[in-house]
Amino acid sequence: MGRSQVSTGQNCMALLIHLGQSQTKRYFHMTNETPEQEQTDGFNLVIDALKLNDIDTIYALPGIPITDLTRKAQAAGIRMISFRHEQHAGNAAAAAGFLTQKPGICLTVSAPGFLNGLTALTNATTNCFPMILISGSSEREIVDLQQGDYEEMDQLAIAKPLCKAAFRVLHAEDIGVGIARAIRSALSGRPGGVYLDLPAKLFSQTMEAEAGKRSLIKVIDPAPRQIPAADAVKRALDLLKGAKRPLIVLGKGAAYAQADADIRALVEKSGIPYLPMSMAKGLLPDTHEQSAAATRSYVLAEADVVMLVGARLNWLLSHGKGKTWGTPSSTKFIQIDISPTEMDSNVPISAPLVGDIGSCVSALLGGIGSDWAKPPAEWLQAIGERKDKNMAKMAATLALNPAIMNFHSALNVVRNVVKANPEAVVVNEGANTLDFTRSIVDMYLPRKRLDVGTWGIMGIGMGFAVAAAVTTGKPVIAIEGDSAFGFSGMEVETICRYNLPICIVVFNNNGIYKGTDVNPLGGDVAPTVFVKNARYEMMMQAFGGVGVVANTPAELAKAMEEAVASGRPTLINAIIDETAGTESGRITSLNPQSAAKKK
Ligand code: OXK
Ligand code: ADP
Ligand code: MG
Repeated sequence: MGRSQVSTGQNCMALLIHLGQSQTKRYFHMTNETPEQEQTDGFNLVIDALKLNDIDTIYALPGIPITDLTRKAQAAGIRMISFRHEQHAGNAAAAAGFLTQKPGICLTVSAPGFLNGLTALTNATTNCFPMILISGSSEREIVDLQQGDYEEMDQLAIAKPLCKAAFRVLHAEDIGVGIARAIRSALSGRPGGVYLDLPAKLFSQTMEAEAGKRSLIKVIDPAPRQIPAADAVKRALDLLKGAKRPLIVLGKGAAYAQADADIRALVEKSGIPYLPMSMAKGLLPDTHEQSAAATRSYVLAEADVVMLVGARLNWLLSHGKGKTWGTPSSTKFIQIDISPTEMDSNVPISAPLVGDIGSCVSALLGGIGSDWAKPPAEWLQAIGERKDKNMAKMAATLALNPAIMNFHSALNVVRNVVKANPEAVVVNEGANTLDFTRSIVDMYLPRKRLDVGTWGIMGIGMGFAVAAAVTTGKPVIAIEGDSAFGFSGMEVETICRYNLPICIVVFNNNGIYKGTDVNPLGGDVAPTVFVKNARYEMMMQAFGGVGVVANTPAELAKAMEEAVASGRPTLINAIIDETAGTESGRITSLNPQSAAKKK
């Protein structure tokens, strides 16, 4: 069917007869009773294209022009999770993408809704999570002439530099192609965020149902394997073999890849100590004897050959240089990554291994036979000693029970609850709350930790928690700084509305970093402090969930255990010593005032 034959809904001289459950509608001319070809429209084509590609959930916020799309998608069997703010719907879509290897879909209204979703889309792209932001948009003709349409904005142009790819569909017959291109762009190569612009007019365009059906595309093999070259594999193995102090760093790309068994086999067969980046925790259980997490600074400074598996040498790894890596750094790097341009981004990569992690790891495994020599005993022993010492120190701190709960005594409880419920997904954001949780709470299974990611962004909490609950069906434990929680706190209503098994623990120390700052001039309170003794638990009670105050580790343990066992939406207001905490937690050095002091 040609473009000229596509008619808009309002022009169609037709009487609509709904045919049972069918997504398609049949139109008859009023003047003659001869049935015409079955018709479909933009709404149905979008829904059918998503369903054809196994999209079963949409994270959305209804409004003009997509309200009916949310209703129709729900009626067609797509789970519609409707949020209170688009940024959280977007974050949910991003986390769903990371957890499932299917692009998470976020659906928003035009201009402001689109912009609210855009932060999440850009964050997803930064983190290499596949998601698609679909936004309705205003009349193209009016937008392009800047004549002041309702929510006028050139969304496509704005999205383009902020995500991996961006597309607009103007004709119903192109919906299939648009969605196929969006899916392929989000999933293939380095995963990322894609923007899909759907102008309001598109939804009511009609076309023949048969032609519509034929126009849809089922995307075959959206993330094709990328097999590494044999010489690149050999180069990496040779470097690894010659190493005296080798180290493997696992990043969230390794967690995303779902090559769990092979990654574990590579670590165990090679005998090389490994360090998990925060979202790679649990890829092997944190209690694994080869984990060097408890002596991170030592291994980074001392390793002579480091193999990065789905981890970038960005700020989180001090760009591969400087005093973190020993001065002068003589570390040699092997880097496994799907993106060839990631190589040499910060320091020279001696052995680039470009391909998908599953294929690269399996190729390396092929080269590790029975003659493989494990790393020198001195290296393993040096790590073991330091690790034991640090872990003993940590155990002693965790055993303390100060009169007012602090990060350690509260997290000791969380640590035990997660140990007893390894299937639970931990969502974590804040500054001190983030840093302490990362090192204290062990993870036991892959992809069970979702956090602030590459940008160290606040506000992911409730969106990630909702997606984790929806996609896994397992309990979710969100460990939230009181400041961090504030960014997405209104979504407790969403959590209650869908009755999701989410237990939020707000680490309430009355402020950002701590609650003791004062304004030297009097008057307004200091910029970093909040209302003292705020009753966060009442926010959950307001919507029918369980709200509890925990002043002691025993109260916290009881509340968390009940929440996980019952699966009821729960918010625990954990009262933490307001003097506990340091500015920016473990990244104080990034504060300009610290940098100035160092000079
Ligand atoms: C770790 N450690 C342990 C254990 N695990 N000791 C004993 N037992 C166990 N199980 C030790 C580890 O060896 C380190 O000590 C220390 O604890 C901390 O570990 P870790 O892994 O957390 O390491 P570190 O140095 O904090 O990691 C650097 C980092 C990390 C940059 C990767 O800090 C990070 O991911 N930061 C993200 C920060 C962020 O995004 N913040 C949100 C924004 S805050 P040593 O002695 O070996 O070093 C914000 O917005 O503004 O402030 C703002
Ligand atoms: P972390 O923050 O945990 O160190 P990063 O987000 O920095 O992790 O790095 C993840 C890396 O993983 C990115 O460079 C990305 O290109 C890569 N990656 C993601 N998925 C795959 C995959 N399936 N195969 C190979 N590399 C991947
Ligand atoms: Mg706080």
